[in-house]
Amino acid sequence: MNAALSPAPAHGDLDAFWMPFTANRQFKANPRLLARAEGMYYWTAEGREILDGVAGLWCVNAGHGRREITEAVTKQLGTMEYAPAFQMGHPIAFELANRLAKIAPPGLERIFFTNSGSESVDTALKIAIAYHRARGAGQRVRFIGREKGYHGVGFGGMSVGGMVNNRKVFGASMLPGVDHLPHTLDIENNAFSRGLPQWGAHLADALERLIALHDASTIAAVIVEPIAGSAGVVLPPIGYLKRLREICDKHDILLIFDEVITGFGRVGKPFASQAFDVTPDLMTTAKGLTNGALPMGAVFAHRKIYDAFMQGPENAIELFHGYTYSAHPVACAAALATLEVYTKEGLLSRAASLASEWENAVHSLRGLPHVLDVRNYGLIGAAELEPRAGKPGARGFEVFLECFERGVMVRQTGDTIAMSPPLIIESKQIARIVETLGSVIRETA
Ligand code: PXG
Repeated sequence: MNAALSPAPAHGDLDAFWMPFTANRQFKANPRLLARAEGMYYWTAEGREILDGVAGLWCVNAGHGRREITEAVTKQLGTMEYAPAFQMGHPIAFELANRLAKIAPPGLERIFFTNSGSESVDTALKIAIAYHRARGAGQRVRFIGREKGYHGVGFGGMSVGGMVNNRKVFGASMLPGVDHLPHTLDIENNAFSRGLPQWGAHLADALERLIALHDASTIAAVIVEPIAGSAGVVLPPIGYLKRLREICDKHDILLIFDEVITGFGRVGKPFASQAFDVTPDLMTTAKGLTNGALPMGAVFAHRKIYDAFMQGPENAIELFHGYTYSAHPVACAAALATLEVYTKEGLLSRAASLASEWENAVHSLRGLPHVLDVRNYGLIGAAELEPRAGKPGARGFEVFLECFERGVMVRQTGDTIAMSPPLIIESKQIARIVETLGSVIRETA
C-alpha cells in the first residue's frame, strides 16, 4: 500500500464513480441518493419517501422489492450461479425462451438473450445483416433509423439513433451506411393530442425516398421505437407504423421494433407491436424483462429469420455472436419470476385499464404556464415545457429537481418531463404525481 496516496477530496466518497448520463459535478455537490425501495416508493439515504413516477428507469414494471423475484434469484444462486450457453445449455434458459415465445407477437418465437437494451439492439442489427447474407443478399448492409431515436449506446445503436448529444462527439466512429427518417413529433399540428396523434402518417413515406436513393437491394433493416421514450415521448401518428411495415414488405427490408421501453405491459399489451397491430421481423427488449432486478435483454426474431440460419453442416455454428452472460441462469430465474408476477397480477394489460384515468390526469397539466404540449399513451406521459431563452433544458432540469425535493421522481430530457410509473400504480398515486408536477411547473419561472 502506498501511504502517500493523495487524501480524499471534500466529496471523496462520491468521486470514484464516474456516473452515466449524469451531470457529475452538479450531482456530487448535491447528491440524490436512493437507499431502499418497496412497491411504488424509494427512500433516500436520509429516509425521505419518494414516489417512483418512472419505474426506476422505465424498468420496474411490477413495482419494487418483489419477494417472488428475490426468492427465485436466491434459489438459483444456491443451485447454479453460472453456466455457459455456448455449446452448452441449462434448462431454465429454454424454459424462459418458451415462456417469452408464448407472449410474443405472431411468429417472433425465437429468442436470443443479451444483457441490456444496447446489446439487444446491436444483436438485432447484426442478425439483420447476417440474415440477408444467409439468403444470398449479402449486399443488404445499410440501416435506416430515425431522428430522435434512442437505441442504446453501442456503436450500432448510437449510429441508428438520432439524439444529437449521444452522437456528436463520437461522430467519426459511426457505422457507415446509415440514414435517418424524420421524427414524428409535430407540436404545431398535434399539440395536446390524447393518445396517438392524428397528423403525420405520411411521414413514413420518407422511407420510400431513402429506398429510391439507395435502392432497396442495399438496405438490411429499418429500426424504430414504436413509441420513443428517451427523446421525450414521441408517439407514432395513427397509421404511421402500418405504413412503415407495408413499405418494408414491398422492398424485402426487415423491420425492427425497439421495445426496450414499450415491452412488458407499458402500453397495455405485452408489447407495443400488439397494441398497434403491426408485427416487426425483429424486436429488441430488456428493462421490464426482469423487472429491473438483474440486467438482461432479449431479441425476439421471427421464425423465418432463425430458419434462414439453420443451413449448412449440422455441427457448424450458425451465428457467431453471443455474450458470456447470454441467458445467465440467475437473470433467467429473475425473468421467469417476473413473468409469473406479471401474469398473476394482470400487469401486462393493466396499463390499458388505467389509460383513460392516466390520460385525464396528465392532460390536467394543459394550460399551466410554459406547458407547450402534453402527450400520453398506455402508462406513459410527458409534458413539454417551453425552453428558457438561450438555456435549453434549464427549466426541465429545475422542475425535475424540485419534484424530487417534493417526493416525486420523474424523468427529464431537455425541457420534457417524462413519466412511466410502475404498472401497479393506484389512483391516489397517479393524482399525487400529477399534482406535484403541476404545482412545481406553476411555481417555476
Ligand atoms: N433502446 C431503447 C428504446 C431504450 O429506451 C435502450 C435501447 C438501451 O438500453 P440499455 O439497457 O442498454 O440502457 C434504451 C434505454 C430515459 C432513459 O431517460 C431511457 C433509457 C435508458 C436510460 C434513460 O428515457 N432507455
